[in-house]
Amino acid sequence: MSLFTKAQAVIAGGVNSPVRAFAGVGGDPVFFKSAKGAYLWSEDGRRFIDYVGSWGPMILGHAHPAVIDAVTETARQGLSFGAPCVLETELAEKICELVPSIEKLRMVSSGTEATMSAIRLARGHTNRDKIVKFEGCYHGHCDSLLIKAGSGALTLGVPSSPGVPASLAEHTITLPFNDIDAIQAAFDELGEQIACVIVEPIAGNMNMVTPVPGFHEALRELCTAAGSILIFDEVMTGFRVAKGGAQSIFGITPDLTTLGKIVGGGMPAAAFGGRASIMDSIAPDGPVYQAGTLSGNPVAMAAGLATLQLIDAPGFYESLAARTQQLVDGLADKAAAAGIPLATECEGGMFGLVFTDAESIRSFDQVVAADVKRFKKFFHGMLDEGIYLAPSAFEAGFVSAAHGDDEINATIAAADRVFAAV
Ligand code: KE4
Repeated sequence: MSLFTKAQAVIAGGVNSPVRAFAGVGGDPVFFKSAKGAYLWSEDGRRFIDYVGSWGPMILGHAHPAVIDAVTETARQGLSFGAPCVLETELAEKICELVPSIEKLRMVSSGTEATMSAIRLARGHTNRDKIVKFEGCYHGHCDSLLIKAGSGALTLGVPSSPGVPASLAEHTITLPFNDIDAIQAAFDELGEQIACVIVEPIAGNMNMVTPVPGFHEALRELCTAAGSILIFDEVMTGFRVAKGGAQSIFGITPDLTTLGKIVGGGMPAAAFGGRASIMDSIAPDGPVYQAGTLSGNPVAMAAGLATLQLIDAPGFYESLAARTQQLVDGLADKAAAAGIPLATECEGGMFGLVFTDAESIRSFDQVVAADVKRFKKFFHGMLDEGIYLAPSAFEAGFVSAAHGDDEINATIAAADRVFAAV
């Protein structure tokens, strides 16, 4: 009996998160046993160069010695107290230092908790119900946000999930990403009812889609004018595309930011934060309730703090961005040589690959119209070559500081062989 069949007997879908089930690419998922640096090892002993990085957290590479040491030393002092500990303050201070728009924050245990809490805070602080999100963006699986979600939901072909009451869904306005006219019209019609706009500042859950000039400026201006809260969901882009996140690239100051993935260094930790005047509405100081048994637990804090200390090193992002650019340029060259239309995007340690002859990818519709069938062949061809990409045409890829010339060149050489066959 296969590992997957055994898992399916006791775990819903055989996985603890849908996108892992390979539904978007076909075949059974690979079960991994260990990881180090840029590499994963499967239960059956194969080695893979990893471009998923646990969906973003592993920016230093897997099992970085400093992170492992921090986790093991902290764990020996106890796993969780359910009471304040200094590590929570130290990680919060580091986050506020790296992301100046965050004056105060609250730690939680997942990106979903972060966005769910930020939405509730925005609604409670403004006393408004309507929220705005964008088609193809994914912000976790809380009810108000699982409307035409990207990521897993898109991969499964279910753009909005059953189980979300219509009475709740009606408060979520979903607009086309990058469509400035649409956001203007929404505010013209409903501005004073809109509690917040939540956006992935660089979308990474419909593959990688970058904002058009003026998009974020329009969101900022319209939210300010209407008294709505602008939430940058940087769960993926935070510390991934730049040390200060996407907001530091675009020079936009959101009112709230959500973080996850890298902020926990591979352990379950996430955060939401922003203007102190808004965060002061969160219990116990304010009336908006939010809580969590393992929020801020010392082991996760230690992993996150060790990670953020290491990404704060001089030249870290310059080197990471150069490595990622080297990868996508190499893949684009090999695709062109094979006559395969491939659009690439990259920013910092994040990249996107879309099989389309479009010059650049700026919309959800462009991604959905791309050649998913060819992506599936490419995915499996690369998997057979020992290269582990995200098992979905609607996900971004991630390079770590542990990916060196050898790994990048081996990946490009593998793609050269695979492009000849897709
Ligand atoms: P989590 O609840 O999965 O920690 O975070 C939800 C979330 C929120 N916001 C953004 C921008 C995100 O990308 C995510 C989660 N990302 C997906 C991958 N694209 C997680 C992978 C999975 O669902 O298994």
